[in-house]
Amino acid sequence: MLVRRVVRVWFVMGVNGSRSIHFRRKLRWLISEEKPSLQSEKFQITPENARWSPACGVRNFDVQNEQKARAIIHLDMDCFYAAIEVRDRPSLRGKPVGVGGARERRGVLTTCNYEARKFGVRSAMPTFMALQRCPNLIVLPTRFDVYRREAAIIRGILYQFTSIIEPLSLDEAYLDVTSHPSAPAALAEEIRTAIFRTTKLTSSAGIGPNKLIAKIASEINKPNGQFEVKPEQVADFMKNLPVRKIWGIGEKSERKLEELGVKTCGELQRFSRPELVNVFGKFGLELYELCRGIDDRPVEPDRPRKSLSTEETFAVDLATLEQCEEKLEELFQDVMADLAQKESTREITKIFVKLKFNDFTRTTAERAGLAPTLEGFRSLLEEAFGRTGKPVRLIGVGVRFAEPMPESAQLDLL
Ligand code: DCP
Ligand code: MG
Repeated sequence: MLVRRVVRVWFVMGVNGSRSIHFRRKLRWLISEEKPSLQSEKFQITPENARWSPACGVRNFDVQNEQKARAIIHLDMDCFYAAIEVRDRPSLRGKPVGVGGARERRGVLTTCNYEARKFGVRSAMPTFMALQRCPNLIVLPTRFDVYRREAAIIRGILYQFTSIIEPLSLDEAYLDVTSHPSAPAALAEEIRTAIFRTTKLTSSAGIGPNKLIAKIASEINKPNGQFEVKPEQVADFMKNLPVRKIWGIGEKSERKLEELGVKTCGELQRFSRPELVNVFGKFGLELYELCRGIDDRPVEPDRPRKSLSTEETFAVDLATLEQCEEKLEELFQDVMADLAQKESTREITKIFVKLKFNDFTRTTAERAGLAPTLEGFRSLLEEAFGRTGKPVRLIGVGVRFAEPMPESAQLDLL
């Protein structure tokens, strides 16, 4: 029963998903399922009641199974700007180097190399302070055009390995290498070697079943190293991980948690969803998953989406078609709102309804040429439901788009 409750809010955002809609869905679920405890003003999260939380010790096997399907690499160049400067001025090798504004102009460092970091110098540190910590620090001005050019070369190398790349900044990107034939860690090694061969710059990588884990892992063997967390290692990896490593936990949240006696993700896992919502608002729902190493955000490449959909996993399986139809209507409203906001001009080629049953099998009914109306989705629901008649744990509804016309073809038409 406990495992089931964890699994309930599992959802797949997909390239086609909408974060806000999923938050709404999660909240809707939470409010309908756990309203009494949510509304209880007396129930406050404390280390004491956390120990007895019903969520204590729950492992989410379903989620981990689903995550097994993905292999994500987070690639991050080492002290990027500083490394470029040192590469271009070999006489600086081995010396502490920072890049940024001069002390005289109240400058701030954008970054510094690892030699400087030994002295406690950091990114975003005022240069005067960095020089107090490391009097021999060599401070160089930024050369953004060079950094951008280098970033473009690196991006080009990444594209030789996969096209599912989500750049986060000039020197950082997520790669979804799920369908690459090589093992992800070997692939990361290969990518880093290729980058070094071309640019003479080192990088670090994290390999994991999702973005959260990959990103945290990329810091572990930095610089010039990598670390892999296999799906079956996620639970152990999270157990002793400081909560601060989770994206969204800043200094303030960290302090809040420390007051509650929580330093690690393992400790945070003792809290139930309503308890986390009490403390963090809706972010608490996300936190519940993140501290277990669950993160279903897709790697979102900068390219037109092929489909747009939304889905919901239900707290209680839906046994009848009528119950499914009721939910379908809500999902339909959500997906249409999403469609209007994000892809109002794209040509829709197909609509689909996806069902996941209580035995975790799935089926998708889709049809070309059917307009995205409630009636259309209803007929697909009927078809999909009719295939098994089993209780339904998840419904997804969505549309698929026609390939956008290449720019050259558009020009031809002018
Ligand atoms: N940067 C910046 N201001 C900051 C942080 C970073 O301008 N506050 C720039 C300089 C970095 C680049 O972005 O070189 C990449 O940022 P990272 O956080 O990846 O830092 P580094 O690559 O410098 O170091 P690391 O080896 O920790 O990745
Ligand atoms: Mg970096």
